[in-house]
Amino acid sequence: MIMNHFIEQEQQYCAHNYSPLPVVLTHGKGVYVWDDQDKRYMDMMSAYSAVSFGHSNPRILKALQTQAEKLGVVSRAFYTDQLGRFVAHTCKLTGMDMGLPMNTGAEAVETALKAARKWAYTIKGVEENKAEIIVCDGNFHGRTISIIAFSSEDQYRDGYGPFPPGFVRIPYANSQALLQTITPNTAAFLVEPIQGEGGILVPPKGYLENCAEICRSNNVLLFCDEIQTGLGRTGMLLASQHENVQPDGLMLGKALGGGLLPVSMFLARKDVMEVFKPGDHGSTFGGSPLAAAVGMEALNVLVEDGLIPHAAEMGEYLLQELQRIDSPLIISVRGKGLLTGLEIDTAQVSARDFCLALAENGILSKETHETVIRFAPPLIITRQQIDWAIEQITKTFDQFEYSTRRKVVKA
Ligand code: IF1
Repeated sequence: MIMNHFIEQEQQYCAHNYSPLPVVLTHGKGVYVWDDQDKRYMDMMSAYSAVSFGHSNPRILKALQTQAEKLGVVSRAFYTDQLGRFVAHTCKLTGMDMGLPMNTGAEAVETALKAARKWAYTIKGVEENKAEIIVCDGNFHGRTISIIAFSSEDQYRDGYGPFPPGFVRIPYANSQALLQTITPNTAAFLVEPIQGEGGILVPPKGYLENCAEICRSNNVLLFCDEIQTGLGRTGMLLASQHENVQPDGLMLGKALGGGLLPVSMFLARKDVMEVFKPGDHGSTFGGSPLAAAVGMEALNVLVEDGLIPHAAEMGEYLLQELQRIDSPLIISVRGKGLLTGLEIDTAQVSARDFCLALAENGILSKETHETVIRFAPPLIITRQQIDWAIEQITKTFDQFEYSTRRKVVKA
């Protein structure tokens, strides 16, 4: 592994809660990033879908700079000229009544959990402290103690107990399991329309629609976590729109910050959001004029640059080209829009070694769930750039297959 000052310093002083690829990035533009040796890579990760508009998007940079020179952070103790229009615009785009601005995805999810419980006690009439929230196996909604309390991933939970109660887990992509698990104490069902960390799992058509019907007929809130799947990533504004589902609440994050700031939001029906009274919930930075101006421009770029239909078209092309790669190392190719994953046979090659080899060939990606290589480039990617990426990915498979074959021959 190449060692250099940047890596050594980060290893010495920064907690080892990640094991980064040995690449030291210094700057980015569009779908590309460069390392400290000035080597160019195509970013097929987009910072876990936060950089949907490309690195250093000029319009979003301008919005950041203009607002930063005017007014950055004032807390929500005062109104500003930026927040109302940002939340109104986000509500109109998503068909929701109201929004509560936060910073990270996990904070938007925690806000949703609070809203579900408070709605259960004050509106649905569930007995105090008895509210249940149903979630799915393989979920990923963030890293706070309450959220990992309902994670099915041992590593995300190990050593962090005790956990708050009130969460019930069911198998993903099984609406009957939801029906059988609902009780009079159920406040909400929290679900990702497509599971990201779970391995880019696209549920069967009709799953979300069935869940929405089951929630509606049992007076249970349907909350969709669109932090990764939202804002055009799957070829629609929201992944829930592939099933014409209008949830009772949804969370946005990642790309809402334009690849520059942490900006997230919990959006919901009016009767749900109105459970929050002044002082019930808050955040120092949530809804700052700086975040609002950047978020507003991110949404403008998304719509005005036609990135949603573009993501649908490029996603279809990327999936088609990935499926054309002929390699015994590939178990499956899946995804929706520009949220795609390629499952490799880790008995033959480790996902990390594959990602290291991809980086050698100028493609940056990361495995999710040990076996799935994620290809989720910025939505601005062009057909020609996808062709170049496919060439490098194919070359990487050939290198491994050859090396695998050579090993077999030697034995
Ligand atoms: C890590 C991936 C994981 C998310 C969904 C909420 C959050 C996330 C659907 C929380 C965050 C990030 C976190 C990062 C790895 C990455 C990720 F799927 F995007 F790859 F883990 F699943 N809901 N996802 O995906 O948002 O608080 O991070 O802003 O924690 O390692 P956050």
